[in-house]
Amino acid sequence: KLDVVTFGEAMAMFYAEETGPLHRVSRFIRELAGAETNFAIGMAKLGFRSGWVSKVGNDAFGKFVMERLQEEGVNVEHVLASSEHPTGFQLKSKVFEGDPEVQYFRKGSAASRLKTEDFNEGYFKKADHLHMTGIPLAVSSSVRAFAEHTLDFMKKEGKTVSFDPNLRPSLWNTEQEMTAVTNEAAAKADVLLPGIEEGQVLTGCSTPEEIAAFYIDLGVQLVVVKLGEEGAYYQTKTDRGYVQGIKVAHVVDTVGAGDGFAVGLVSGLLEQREIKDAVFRGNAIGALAVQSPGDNDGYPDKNSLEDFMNTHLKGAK
Ligand code: KDG
Repeated sequence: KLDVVTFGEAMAMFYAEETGPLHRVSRFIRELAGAETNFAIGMAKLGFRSGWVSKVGNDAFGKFVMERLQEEGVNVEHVLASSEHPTGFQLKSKVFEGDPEVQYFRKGSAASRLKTEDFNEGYFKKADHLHMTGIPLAVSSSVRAFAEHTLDFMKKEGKTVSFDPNLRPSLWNTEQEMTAVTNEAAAKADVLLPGIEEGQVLTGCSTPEEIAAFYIDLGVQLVVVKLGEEGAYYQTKTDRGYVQGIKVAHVVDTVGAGDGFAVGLVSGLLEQREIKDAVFRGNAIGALAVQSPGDNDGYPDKNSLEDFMNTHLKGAK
């Protein structure tokens, strides 16, 4: 039995210890990256039974990925190993402001070879909820087919689905393709979590209200538009509101905040919290995530999350 399942590519990530363009940096720290592994780790840290499906190379990075996830309590019993293809990695720069520079080394990776034949019905059936991001739709045509198959299967099984577009333009051929393919998947989700800029790109709308309405009309039940430190806007057919963000004194690294937000929101919904409380929890984990250099090293366990939320004023405008 699993509470949540997700799938996608994990990579070794080397983040710079010093600022400057990536080609000048000589010292890096190795960590784990991957939007879906971030999500799986965040859920496991909160005590949920969380499973992650993928393919890794039979190499040092692959072993690192597997060991890290096992240490974090993520179920990896259906991760496949490839002896022909490597585990991907990425470099990330250090910045004082804004988003860092990221360079991928993932083309042809083991995870990019995941295909529909690898889909294990029994494993996915064990989970109540599927969390998916738009990255697998961009990684390769076989992973896209796997992703679309998984989404349709989980819907058919009556499972709930959350979808984070996580747009990565550098992995797509054209913006038009990115938009069309991502929106097709997004429309099938129960819960959709675009960042405001992603929502603008995907819908051509400008405000959170318009973006949410676009997807509600397509059948999505809950749309939560992430507004960075301003918090988030949520909308269903009958309810809507803004939930204030938690401002932090010092932002170290923004990557991983969106996945942390998803952990907060999805865990809150699975615990049957009110939507605005689940959104606030998303804001809280996002705020914790930006204060650490890795993607998921700032994610809390249950107690530290409670403490952090209690010390911050909770409010919906
Ligand atoms: O959401 C965080 C991810 O962007 C990062 O961990 C790397 O998965 C990654 C990707 O494909 O960009």
